[in-house]
Amino acid sequence: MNEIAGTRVRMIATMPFDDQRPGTSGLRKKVTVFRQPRYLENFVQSVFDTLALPPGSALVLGGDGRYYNREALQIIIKMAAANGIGRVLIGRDGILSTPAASCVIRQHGASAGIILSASHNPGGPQGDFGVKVNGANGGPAPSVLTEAIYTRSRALSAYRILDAPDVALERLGQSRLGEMIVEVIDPVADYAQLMESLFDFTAIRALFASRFRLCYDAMHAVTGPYAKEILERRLGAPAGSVIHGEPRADFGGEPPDPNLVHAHELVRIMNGPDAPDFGAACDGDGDRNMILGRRFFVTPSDSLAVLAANARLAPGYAAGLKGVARSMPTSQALDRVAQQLGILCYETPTGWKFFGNLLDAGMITLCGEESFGTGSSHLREKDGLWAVLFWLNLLAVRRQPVEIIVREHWWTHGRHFYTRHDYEGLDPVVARCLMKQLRGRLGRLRGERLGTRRVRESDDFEYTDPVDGSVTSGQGLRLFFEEGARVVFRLSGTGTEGATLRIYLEAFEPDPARHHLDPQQALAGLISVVHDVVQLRQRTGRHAPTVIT
Ligand code: G16
Repeated sequence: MNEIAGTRVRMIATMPFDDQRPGTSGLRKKVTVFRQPRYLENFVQSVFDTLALPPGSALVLGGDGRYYNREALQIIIKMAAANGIGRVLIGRDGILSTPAASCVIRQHGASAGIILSASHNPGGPQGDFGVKVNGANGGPAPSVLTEAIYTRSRALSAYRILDAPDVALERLGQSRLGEMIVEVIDPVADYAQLMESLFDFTAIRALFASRFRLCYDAMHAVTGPYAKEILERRLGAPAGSVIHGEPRADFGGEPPDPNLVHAHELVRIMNGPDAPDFGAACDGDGDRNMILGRRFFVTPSDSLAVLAANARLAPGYAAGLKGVARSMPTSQALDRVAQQLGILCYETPTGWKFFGNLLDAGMITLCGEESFGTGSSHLREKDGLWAVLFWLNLLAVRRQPVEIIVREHWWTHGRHFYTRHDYEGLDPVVARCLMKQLRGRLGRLRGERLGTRRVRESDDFEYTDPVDGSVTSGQGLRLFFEEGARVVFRLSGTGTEGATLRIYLEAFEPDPARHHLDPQQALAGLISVVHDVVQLRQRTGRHAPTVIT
C-alpha cells in the first residue's frame, strides 16, 4: 500500500447557498454554478453532516466522466478523509455508471455513495453537472434525507478538507490518504458479474453466433467500456456493434440522451436499408435505455410491460415477479400485465427513489418509468444495460423480431397509445402560474366535456408510501377521461434552465385493427384538448413542444 502524505484537516469558512435543494435526482446545476468558490464543498459537507456516518465507514465514489468529474472527485476524496470516512471505493479514472455504483455499494457493504452525474443533460464547460447521494441499499437518498441536506446547506459556516496532494486514480489498488484507505476498483467487474448471474449468457452467445446483429449506442458516455466488455467480449457481438463507445468529457458535443432525437446516428442505422436486428442506447450515466427494433421504436412504457410479461424467460426472474411498479405518468400498459399475472402494480411519483422502499421490502421485482428508465430488485437504480441484456435474453429465447414481440403484446393486452410533450425553457413564473390555475380548476373540470371526451375524474397526485407511510403530494395534475384515456401535467425536477412543462398523454386501444396508428395521430384529439384547457399557446407563446417522445 502506498502511503500518501497529508494528514492535516483544515476547516475552511464557507457561506450558505440557498439554491442547493436536490431535485428529482440529486443536485443538478450548470458546471459554472458548481465551480463557484465553495459551492461543491458546501453541498458535500452538508451531505456528510446529514448522513453522519459512523467513523470508519466505507463510501463509494464515481461519476459518468463528464467535464469537472475529475476535479470534483479530488475535492470529495479529501473531504471524505477529513470527515472520518474509513475507506473510499472509487472506479478507475473516477468512472462508475450509476447502476454500477449501486451494485458496488451493495456488493461491498458500503454505507453510502456519491455519484457525479447530470445524467442525460449536456456536458462540457457550459453544460451541466450533478451530485447524487445514495444510501446503504444502493439507491437514491429518499426525500427526507435530501431535504435535510438542503436545510444544512443553508446554514453551513465551514467545511472540512484534508490538506493533501491529489490521489492517482489511473491504477487499480489501494493507497492511504491520511487515515482513510483509497481503493481504486475496476468499474466494470462487479457489474458484469451481476449481469451474468441474471441472464442466460449462453443463449445470448448462441444468438450472436446465428448472425443476429446489434447496434448499441453508448453516446460517448459512461457505458462504452461496460458495453464493450459485456456485449462484445463476453457475449460475442461482433466488434463494432458498440458505437460511440469512447467516453468523452463533453459526450462528443451532444446531450447523451437516448431518445429518437439525440441518438440520431443509431436511429439512422436502425431505419436504414441494412438495419441490424436490434438497436439500443444508454444515457450519460448509464441508467436510461432506449430500445429499437428494425425500423421500430419501443416506447419505454411498452418496453417495461413486455419485460414484465416475459420475465420468466430470464434465469434471474424465472421464479416470477413479486409485484411491479411504475411512476405515475408512465403508461398503464404495465398494470394490464400485472392484472393478468395476478400481482400488484404500484404507482409512485416520478423519481427512482420512490421505488426503493418497495424493492427493499420485497414487494416488487420489476419497475420502470416513461422517461426511459427500467430496473429491478437486482439494484436500487434504473439500469440501462440491464434492460438491453433483458431484451437480448428475450430475443435469444423467442427468436422473433422486436416488432413482432411488441405487436403480439398489444394483440394480447391491448395497446396504450402514449406520448410525452415537453415544453422546455419556459419562464418559471409562467409555468408555475399555469399549473396553479389548472390545479384550482381541477374540481370544476370533472364531468365536463373537453373535445370529444368527458372528464371522469381529476386530481393532484399524492403518494402514500405503503412501507413507511410517508406522504408526497403535488406530484402531477391528472385528468382521467372515459375509456381509460389520461392526461398528466407536471413540471420537471431535473432541468437547469427555466422551467420544463411535461404533458403526458395516453389512450387505451383494444382494437388490433387500430394498433398500427402513429401515436401522435391516435392521440390527436387529446392533444388539441390539452392545449385548449391550459391555453398553452396564449400563455407560453409556444406553438409546438420542444421535444416529443
Ligand atoms: C431522473 C430520475 C427519474 C425521472 C427523470 C425525469 O432521471 O431518476 O426517476 O423520471 O429524472 O424527471 P423529471 O421529469 O423531473 O425531469 P435521470 O436519468 O435524469 O437521473
